[in-house]
Amino acid sequence: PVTLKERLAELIPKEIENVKAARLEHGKKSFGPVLVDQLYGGMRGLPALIWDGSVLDAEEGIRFRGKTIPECQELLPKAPGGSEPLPEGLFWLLVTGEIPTAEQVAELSRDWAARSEIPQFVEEILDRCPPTLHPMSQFSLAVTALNHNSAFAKAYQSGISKKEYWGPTFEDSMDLIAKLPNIAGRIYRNVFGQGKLPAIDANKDYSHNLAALLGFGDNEAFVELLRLYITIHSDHEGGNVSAHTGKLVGSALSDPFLAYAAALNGLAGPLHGLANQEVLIWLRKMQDKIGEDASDEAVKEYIWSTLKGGQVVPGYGHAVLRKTDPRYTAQREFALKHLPNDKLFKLVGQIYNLVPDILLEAGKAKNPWPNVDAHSGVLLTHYGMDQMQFYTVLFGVSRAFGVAAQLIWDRALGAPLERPKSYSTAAIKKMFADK
Ligand code: FAM
Repeated sequence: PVTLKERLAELIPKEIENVKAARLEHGKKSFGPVLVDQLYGGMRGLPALIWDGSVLDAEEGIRFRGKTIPECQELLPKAPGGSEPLPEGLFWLLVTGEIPTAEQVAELSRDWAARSEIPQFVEEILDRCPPTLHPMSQFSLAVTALNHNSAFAKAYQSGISKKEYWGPTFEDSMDLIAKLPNIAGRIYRNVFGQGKLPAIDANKDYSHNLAALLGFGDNEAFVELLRLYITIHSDHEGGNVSAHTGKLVGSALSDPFLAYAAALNGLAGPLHGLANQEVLIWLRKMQDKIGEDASDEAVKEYIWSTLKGGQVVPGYGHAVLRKTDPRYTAQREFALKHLPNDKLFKLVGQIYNLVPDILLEAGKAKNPWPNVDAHSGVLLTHYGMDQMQFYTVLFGVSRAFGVAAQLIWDRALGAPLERPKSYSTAAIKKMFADK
């Protein structure tokens, strides 16, 4: 089939059987002990969720349906003349586990362009936001308001059967992804005074249209950057704050707009998606303090002063990864190809040579290596997008791909309401009193 929905309809019954068989055979087996420390420690490493779309290896980083980032760059369809994967293809891969054809990807581009308009009242909500309201708060407001036209909410009210949940969830998820460029573009132009939004071009791919709405449609290198950016930021297993929030809220049968708005509020935290903004602010402050071509010694001193001030080095460390993030490496390679002499890029490289040793010496961080956020802002700044408060919105456009794919499969497989058990410290003490 050319359309994703038709292909999904073929895959769902097989996957329902597959899950049934896995549960029948392994359902009563144990993963081993749960440590009390895991209850207090942010559930780090606790096996708790199922998501087939992407899996993270602590050493190697993310794989999307078993494919590494370089493999996705090689295998997924590209735009004519382009060399980065089209995020449309990544979405197809996340949803089906299959590499799509150029025709299937083109159909997704067309479909998203056709669904891209946002209701006038959502435009008005955005236009009324004070420019001092953080772009992520505006983003989350607008996505929440899209629930006004949710196919799932409507179908639920008219008594849809459980077996049919995935259909309207799919429609909402496609609408959600399709409408994000118009929301992001409007926020960007409102907050940073960039004039009126152009119309979506039904013959162009998603990233091209997003770039055009942001005012960068004529810059082919920026469009290529967005294709890579959306692809690598789309998904990072099921347990990170944004992906898990989307899944959790979706499990209450809140529609995909409500679930994704909740995910965005998590992405807006500085330990998660806001870190890309924090990295740029930190780099700029560093340049202000020690100059643009500072020596290693001066940079080291600045890094230590951050740590001694009780702050984190943004863009470094990770809850699960233990090596350099392959999403960092992919962006570094993009920079080597397109902007090798950029001063800020050189600073990012210099920091890479210094921070890990310092974090190791400081002795706290379990992972001293850079994550995705250490590099993205530098690339955007190079092309003239230097409004760092906007960076997490681009992360938010991208992460919708992973969360949407997850919501569709959760409803197709009948995932139940999430409800883990919480304990009091008194209960823990009593439970282990004589042990
Ligand atoms: N700079 C300074 N200290 C750090 C650090 C960093 N980059 N990374 C970890 N630590 C500290 C951490 O604060 C903790 O200190 P306390 O014991 O005093 O609380 C200690 O090292 C152990 O932490 P961990 O077990 O290594 O990390 P966690 O799993 O608790 O937290 C992160 C993971 C990502 C929140 C943490 O590494 C961090 O704060 N990094 C900087 C912010 C950042 O870049 N976040 C973006 C992560 C990203 F990939 C994303 O979600 N987009």
